[in-house]
This record gives sequence, structure tokens and C-alpha cells, in this order.
Amino acid sequence: MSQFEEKVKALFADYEALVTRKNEPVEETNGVYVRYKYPVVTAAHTPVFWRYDLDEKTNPYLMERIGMNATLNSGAIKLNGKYLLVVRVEGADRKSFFAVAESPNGVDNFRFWDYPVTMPDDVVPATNIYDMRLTAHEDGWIYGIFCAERHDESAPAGDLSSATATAAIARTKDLKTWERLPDLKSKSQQRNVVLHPEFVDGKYAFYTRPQDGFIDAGSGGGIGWALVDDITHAEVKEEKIIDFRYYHTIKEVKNGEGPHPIKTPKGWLHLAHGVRGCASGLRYVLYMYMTSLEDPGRLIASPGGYFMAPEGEERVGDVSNVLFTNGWIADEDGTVYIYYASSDTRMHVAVSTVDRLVDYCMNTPQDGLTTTASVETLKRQIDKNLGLEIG
Ligand code: BGC
Ligand code: BMA
Repeated sequence: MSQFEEKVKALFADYEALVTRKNEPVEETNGVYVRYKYPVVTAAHTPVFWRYDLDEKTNPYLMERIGMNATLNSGAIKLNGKYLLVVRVEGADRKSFFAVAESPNGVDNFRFWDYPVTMPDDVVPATNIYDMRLTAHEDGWIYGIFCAERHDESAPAGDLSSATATAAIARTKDLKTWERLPDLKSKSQQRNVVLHPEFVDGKYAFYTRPQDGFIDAGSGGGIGWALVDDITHAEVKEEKIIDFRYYHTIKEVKNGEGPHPIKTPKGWLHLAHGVRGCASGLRYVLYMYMTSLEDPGRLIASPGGYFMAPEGEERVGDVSNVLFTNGWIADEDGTVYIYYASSDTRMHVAVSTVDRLVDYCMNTPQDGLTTTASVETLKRQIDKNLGLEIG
């Protein structure tokens, strides 16, 4: 074997060791979910044959030709018994694209399909696309709703940072061939738009996130809800806020729906992200809420505070202090696989159950919005516990 061949062999061997590494649950103390030890998908999980030209004639030094920077904010779905992530892969060139990674068990052995997704463009092509939410809708299609980002042409000359965010819509049956529909029409910019899996009053229902500008949610009061007549010409006509932002909470600056909610006998279970500002920038955490089965736009439970926040190595990455989620899978036996990205860099999984998550939502005290209210809530629990005969 030539030296080149040896090096190629070693590359593939290291890759196999990484991709087939068994994951293991980490002891948690809060009883709500269990994090897994290793990230499930990282940039190093992208296939060797994406990154390297493996031909000795054209790449004698066996150098990476196409660098991959990060694997983050992934949509998730279970299809034909496989756990699939539609990963936001970001190249070294800062362009994101979608690629499917498949696992037999939801917690390890995630392997990318050979080719990334070829997503057709809308009439006005986007510069970047990211953060897909997958919905197997009762109309029979699997929809992917994602953010399409374009340079803001109204920005002053020389401003090459201002951008616009629009919700893009595509559908598929197999995650391989995608049909692109026109982007969602809306008065404001939109990121974090999610399609509800069922018709509501015979219409498609979207979770929205109205925002004043590209970054600023501004007067957009929180997570919105809008009914749409025709998915092939989707337009938000009326938008009602269902989960508001409040001063001095984990979602003071922005919030956004995660994946589409899970239907449970007690209501729709929602996972979302909340953002606050601090000296080190924006801090993104995950939180939950529930809405009613009769009216999925009506809030029925709002546990206070965050559900998950960055910990340990999760805290550091391209955009530090960020947890973000847009994918989870509720299995037939009630297990819930929560896929989340840390610091815009890598994907993780945490595991819980529908019952535990409902219990969490229904029995975690609501945020009373002031320190006085928080102390009263705490005292009630202390009173109750000290009145119990323990041991
Ligand atoms: C990035 C996103 C980010 C957004 C707002 C985009 O350019 O790709 O990851 O959420 O800006 O900061
Ligand atoms: C956003 C999201 C994500 C990202 C986060 C933190 O606004 O839509 O793409 O994870 O910022 O950078």
C-alpha cells in the first residue's frame, strides 16, 4: 500500500470510529430529561468524501478541499423505523445547506446520506437557508419550513450585513426529492416558522415569529399563530400571539417555536427557545409550554424559567451561550428524543418521555414575573415539604 493509500485508510478508520461510537446517558439530577454524553452529529461526522478529494493525482497532499464548519439546528422525523435529522450543515464558507443524517436508534450511529439536499430555489434565490422544521402533515406531505436569508437590497451602499429573513416552504415524501413552494407572505420578516401537523378549521396552521427587523423581534410580541388557506400560496393575513415575551424573563428579547408540538391527551406539548441579552451577547435557552387540544392556539400551561440551558462544553462554540432546537421525535412508546444544538456548533440529544414532559409543564410553577412572587412560590413548596413526614 502506498503512503497515500495508508493515509486514506487512516482517515476512513478514524471516521468509522467516530460515527459508530456508542453513546451513553449522563446522570442528571433534575429528573426531567437525560442528556447523552457525546454530541450526536458534529462537523467531523460529515463524510470524508465530502471534504477530501481522494484522488492522489489531484490531491497528492491529501488535504481537505471543502471545509465543514458546523452541524447545527436540525429538523427531526422518524421514517420507516429510522431516526432522521435534516441537519443544518455549515461550510467553512458560511453557507448553510441541508443534509440528512440517519440513525437506527436515535442516540448514536448517525450517518449522513451520500448527497446533501438539493433544495430548489424560490423565484428570488436565497443567499442562505437554515433551521428546518419538519412536519408530517395530515394532508400526506412532509413539509420543511426553513429560513431563507437574503441581502437587504434597501440597505445603504456598502452595508453588506443587513439581511431579510423569510419563511420558506418545501415538501417531500422521502426527504430526497423536494418541491419548493412560494415563500410565506407576511407583513413582517419571519424566522422560526413551524407548520402544525393537523388542519385547524380546515386550514393549515402556522406558528410564526413576527419581527421588526432581521435580528430585532421588536414589536413582534412573541410566538404567533396564523391560519392559512392555501399552502401553495401561503399568506399570513391575521396573526395572533399565543406565547408572549415578558420583561426580565428568559425570553425577554426573543422567542421562537422549536419543532412542531407533540399531541398528548392533556394538550399540545411545545418546545421553544427564549433569548435574553447580556454583556456577552444573546443567551439562548430552551423552554416549554402547552396549548389546548380544542384550540392549539390557546395557552394552558407555562412552566416558568428555562427547560434546558447550555452547560459545560455546550457553552462554547461559534456563537457561544446558545442552545437551539428545531427537532424532536416522540416514539410510539412515549420516549421523546430532543435534538438540540449547542453554540451553533454541534448537535446533541436529550431523552425524556411524553408523561414526564407533560408533568413538567403542568406542575412547574409559572413565572410570577417579580422576585417577590418567586420567593412566595418557593415558600409554598418549603411549607409543604416541611409539613410532610419525611423518612
Ligand atoms: C445566521 C443565523 C442567525 C441569524 C440571526 C443568520 O445570518 O445564519 O444562525 O440566527 O443570522 O442572528
Ligand atoms: C438565530 C437562530 C439560529 C441560531 C441562533 C443563534 O436567530 O435562528 O439560527 O442558532 O440565532 O445564533
